[in-house]
Amino acid sequence: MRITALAGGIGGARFLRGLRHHVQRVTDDSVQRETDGTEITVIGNTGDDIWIHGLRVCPDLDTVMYTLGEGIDPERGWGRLDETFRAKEELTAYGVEPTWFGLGDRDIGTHLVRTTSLNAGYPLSRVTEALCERWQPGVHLVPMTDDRAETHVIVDDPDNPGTDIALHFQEWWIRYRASLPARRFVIVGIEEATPAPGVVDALRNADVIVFPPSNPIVSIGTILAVPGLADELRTAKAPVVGVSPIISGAPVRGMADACLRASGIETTAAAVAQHYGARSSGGLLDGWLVDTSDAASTPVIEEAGITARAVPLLMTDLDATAAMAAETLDLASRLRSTQ
Ligand code: FO1
Repeated sequence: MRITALAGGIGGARFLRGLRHHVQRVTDDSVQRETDGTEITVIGNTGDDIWIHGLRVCPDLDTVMYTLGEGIDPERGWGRLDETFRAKEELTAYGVEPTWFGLGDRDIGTHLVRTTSLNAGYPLSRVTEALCERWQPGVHLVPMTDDRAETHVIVDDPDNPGTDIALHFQEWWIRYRASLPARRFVIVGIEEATPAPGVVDALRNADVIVFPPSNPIVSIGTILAVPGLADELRTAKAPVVGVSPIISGAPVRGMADACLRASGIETTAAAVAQHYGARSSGGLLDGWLVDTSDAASTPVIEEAGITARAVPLLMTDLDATAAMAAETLDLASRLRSTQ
């Protein structure tokens, strides 16, 4: 079975770890022969990518790679385990900006390899493949595009109210904790971006397509903004099942509510499903998982043409996340049998 997931950062990576665990467990038990030889392809968001001190940093790709490669700092959810920040301290001592970006010493190793390879002319997809040789994430991690497509946030200039300025997403996210109201998001370069090798194939030939609980605007939304990819979702033969990143009206982590607000979308599980829309009416979803605390919203989601199911969605540990993945695949297989 071929599973293709569109993933952003921390929430998406945690879900994918549960998905891989579930698939491995079921295959070992050989309970469902259908998952034998299951492959997971992850299409990673690269809109968060940034040049920092001359290094190319790919936060969402690295979060997936480190999380699945067991190299992530589990508390932060980003960056490396047992990290130090001596190089960052030195840069700060020189008065070099930005000081707000947490550049870890071990993480710099990844950025040096990536930057050297990119400068040698290798595309990001090839570089990501090479980095994954070390980390063995157990999934095929592909950037959404090899082209530059960077999310910037238009905000009211804090130093000069009344004028708009564009902040790189990372500055808005890290330095300002998404506290400056975003007027809109602009993905610089997206119009010219083309899907990275393997991305279209992973959508066309998937048996299941999954939206993990990632940020619907700046992670999954950015992947879908790559020309052609939203249409690939709409026409894919596989059922598309998503997992709500919003539980009881709030994001579990991160600041997806700030992004939803900027896009005029209510911060509820149902509103996000309606934002993606039902494939039966030209949208992107066939199924949508909401947390048990949001079970009352399943009728309105069903009315939108999306099959809804209420299950526990708190990713408290690997077993909880694996159970979410099992529910996702189960809903997909029911949808496939009714297609
Ligand atoms: N997030 C923070 O809140 N503070 C940081 O200093 C920070 C540094 C950082 C460095 C490398 C990296 O791969 C991710 C980093 N993140 C940091 C997380 C990152 O901003 C977000 O995870 C994604 O961009 C949104 O999913």
